[in-house]
Amino acid sequence: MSNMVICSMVVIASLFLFFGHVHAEQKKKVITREQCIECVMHHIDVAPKDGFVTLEEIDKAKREFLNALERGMSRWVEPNETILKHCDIDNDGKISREDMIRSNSTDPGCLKDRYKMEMFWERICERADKRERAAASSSAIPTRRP
Ligand SMILES: [Ca+2]
Repeated sequence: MSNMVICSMVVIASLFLFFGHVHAEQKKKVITREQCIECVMHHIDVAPKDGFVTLEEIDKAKREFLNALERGMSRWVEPNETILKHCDIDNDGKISREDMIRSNSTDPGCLKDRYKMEMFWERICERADKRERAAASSSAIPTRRP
């Protein structure tokens, strides 16, 4: 094989690797803080759905969407009281959308850290969305009750 052929093969292989990498990067969605806040209000404010997230609702979300290992060992999963302390800006014991928006200017704030946001999105929001879609499609299939 001539050097020219080998050289073009190397170039082609590198291009594949490069575009493969770019493609993988594009597939990893960039999550915004706004999306995370929407997710909290949609999937965590559920019992009751009243515009406020309580300690009980945080606890319920953790039990529903995280496994025992994730609840116990993950650096990004903070104790419920810590979450409340960082997110409940007006100190009324529950977290509103407004609290989360305002906490953006506090430190450490609420869901501000990129790593925490991504983990939250991946481990809670995506799982919750998936469950919601599954529930919607199973309720669309008529079931015969005994
Ligand atoms: Ca609520």
